[in-house]
Amino acid sequence: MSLAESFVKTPGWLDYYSGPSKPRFQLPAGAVDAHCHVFGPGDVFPYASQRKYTPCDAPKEALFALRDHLGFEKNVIVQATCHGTDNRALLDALKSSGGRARGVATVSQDVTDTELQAMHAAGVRGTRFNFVRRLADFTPPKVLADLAARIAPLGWHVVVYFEAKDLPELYDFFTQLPTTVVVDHMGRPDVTQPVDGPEFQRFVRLLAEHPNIWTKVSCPERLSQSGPPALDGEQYAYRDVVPFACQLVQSFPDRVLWGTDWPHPNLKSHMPDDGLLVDYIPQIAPTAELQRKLLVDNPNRLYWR
Ligand code: 0GY
Repeated sequence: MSLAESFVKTPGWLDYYSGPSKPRFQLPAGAVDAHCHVFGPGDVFPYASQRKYTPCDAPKEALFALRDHLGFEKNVIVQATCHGTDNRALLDALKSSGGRARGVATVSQDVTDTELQAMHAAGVRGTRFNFVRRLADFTPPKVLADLAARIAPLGWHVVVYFEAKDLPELYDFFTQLPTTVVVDHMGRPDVTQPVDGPEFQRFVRLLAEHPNIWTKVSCPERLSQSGPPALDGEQYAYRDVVPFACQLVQSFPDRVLWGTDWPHPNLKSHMPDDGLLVDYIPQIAPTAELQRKLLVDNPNRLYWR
């Protein structure tokens, strides 16, 4: 890939929403956006040569401005596949955050203990294993298990990203991991299936039977078929995703996290207004107590202890 090509966004890629609305839902004091990314800028932190997409630049300054606009106190920045195992953009953002960001890195089997220590000092508290086939190439489970064993003594956890149809073959691997395990985006359920159907109930069972497994109840904009609020005044956004997230928040109130997923990689049909995404939260966490656990207590316990 030539240098010029390396900054051309993937066709159809939507830029993040500019000028998001101010949420009507007031976030509790100390709220954490526990899933967001920084991308580039590509001329400073080049994208990985093996990446599956080229994003828009989404630098730390824009992320921190969004944090303040929405009313979050802190961020958890998650390494995305377009940066591969080069965590420089992430580490730079963590170091500039004044302690208001923690990170989840992606590391390869050649990472040294000294590099892991340096990441820890910068604020990394987890590593991410991505099993979504359109995003990441296959890594043998033994390599991932060895990495999990190496990061466990640091007190880090493993973040996993996969699609619901792949859970049966990954189930045993996840349940044998020695750390806390955080599942991105509710294991990406197919929300056209019933919430009490076998696919989603397999995911519920994973959490019910394994108290070290947590989940992010994030990304309604990725999962929804019904979509955002309509212009004609329909007030409920992403209503087809709500029963799935509600069940997880009610059943596992101490093991759920929420994040914007800004700048929303790979969305091609609509780009959410991040202010309206925050307004979605009370639909899935209807009481002040559930909101406090989801947005304040849980992420602080996992990332800032
Ligand atoms: C997300 C979701 C996506 C992308 C990645 O690492 C990534 O590239 O996670 C996606 O395309 O579904 O959490 O950002």
